[in-house]
Amino acid sequence: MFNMDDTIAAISTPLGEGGVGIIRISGKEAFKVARKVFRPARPKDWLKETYRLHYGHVVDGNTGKVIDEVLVSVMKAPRTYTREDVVEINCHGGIVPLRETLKAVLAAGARPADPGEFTKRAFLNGRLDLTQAESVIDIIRSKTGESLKMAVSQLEGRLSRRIREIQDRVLGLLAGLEAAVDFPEDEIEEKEIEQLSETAGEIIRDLDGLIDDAETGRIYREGIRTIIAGRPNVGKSSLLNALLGRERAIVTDIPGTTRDVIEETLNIKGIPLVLMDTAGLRETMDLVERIGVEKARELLAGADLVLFVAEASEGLTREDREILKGMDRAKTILIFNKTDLRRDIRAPEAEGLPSVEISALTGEGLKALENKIEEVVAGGRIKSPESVIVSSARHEDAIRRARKHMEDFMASAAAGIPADLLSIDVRSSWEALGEITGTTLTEDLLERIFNDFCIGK
Ligand SMILES: Nc1nc2c(ncn2[C@@H]2O[C@H](COP(=O)(O)OP(=O)(O)OP(=O)(O)O)[C@@H](O)[C@H]2O)c(=O)[nH]1
Ligand SMILES: [Mg+2]
Repeated sequence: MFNMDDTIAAISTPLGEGGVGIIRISGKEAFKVARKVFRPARPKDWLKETYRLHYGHVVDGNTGKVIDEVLVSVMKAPRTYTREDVVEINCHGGIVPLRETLKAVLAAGARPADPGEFTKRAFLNGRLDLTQAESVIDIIRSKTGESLKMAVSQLEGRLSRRIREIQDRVLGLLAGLEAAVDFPEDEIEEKEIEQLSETAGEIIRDLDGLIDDAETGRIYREGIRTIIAGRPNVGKSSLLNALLGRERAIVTDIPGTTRDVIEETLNIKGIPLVLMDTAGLRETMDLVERIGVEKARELLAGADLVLFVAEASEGLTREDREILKGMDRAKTILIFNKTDLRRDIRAPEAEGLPSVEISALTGEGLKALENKIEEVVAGGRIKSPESVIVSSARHEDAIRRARKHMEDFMASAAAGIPADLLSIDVRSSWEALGEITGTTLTEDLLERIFNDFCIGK
């Protein structure tokens, strides 16, 4: 099913110019391949001296022509990344020496590695569990300090431990059901099922905790989708610029300046925001602007957070209230802009929504806005990245399915459905959790996970 007999090789560093570039070779024949292409300066027993760097030259195995001056490390199984024999050739970091060296390595008997194949072998050989293997790609891809912290802590395998513990309880439930099946005439059955339902309820509560956690995980991974919206000319683009601290969007006193969506990422108190400035909301005959307005409305519907801008001197207009009606109030912050222009000092009415008064021009109130954003997004509940245990969408999905099956079980049990049928839901729940730990992995799923990796990892 999985071909682990081949010896695989790939360039493991990014292509481009750099100090060093690394070719990684892993598999049964890794040492044999290395012997064919590497001429060590001190030839005696170099392959036996593992976990050391050997100086020498890479040569074309057929012609003997020198390709590059290199350092080679030899790592004997099983104490390696893949648990197989591994050789790493440190070439000069240019595209040509790396390609030529790889070519020589392939000619010497290795085959090109698939994306993520080294990590896949590490998983199949039991060095990493699945969640740990997946966190490797998250570490590579992390874009902020927070997402890196989250990925590294995932590498410790806390999620798998937690899921395995829940899986055990699901299994206990299954055993209980099977016992009930074995003695169908027994009068205790009903009571038994009731007890099992109770256990299922506890499991659901635990899964809910993990789903909450996944929410924070998604925030660190993808950022909060934050839309800056409001009528034309209220200062949306000015706000974007003020938050970023640079002139990113065009600002003019002509209503309808912004048409396209302008997207930037920004960290506010450790919370990554994907900030989007949009076209001012209004009816318009201008075709381009109208498309921009439609786009803004679309984005509003899928936003995690809306910064709704109005003018402090006007307060909320009838149109503002109209727009606000259709929006999710739990994720909206009202911003009254241009406080520097306001003559009356009465605070504008905010319809019970969280609100801040600012001046995008002078920067007044921006700190208060950042505090408000933190308050609304986190609700005081956002966790530190190290404590997040569900950090991937795939894991969240599996947990949600496991929860659904548990719920189905409880509903069926309450409806008096016989025990042997009830066990189907419980088993499905266990299997969904197994997709996380790897106990119920299909080849197809594994393929999908590792295909996301880069070549050479
Ligand atoms: N006095 C003052 N003027 C501001 C402030 N914020 C924005 N403006 C001015 O208001 C006008 C419109 O600003 P923009 O940021 O382009 O407004 P917008 O909401 O993006 O407008 P559209 O893209 O047309 O929807 C510009 O002339 C800005 O200089 C502020 O805090 N104080
Ligand atoms: Mg604008």
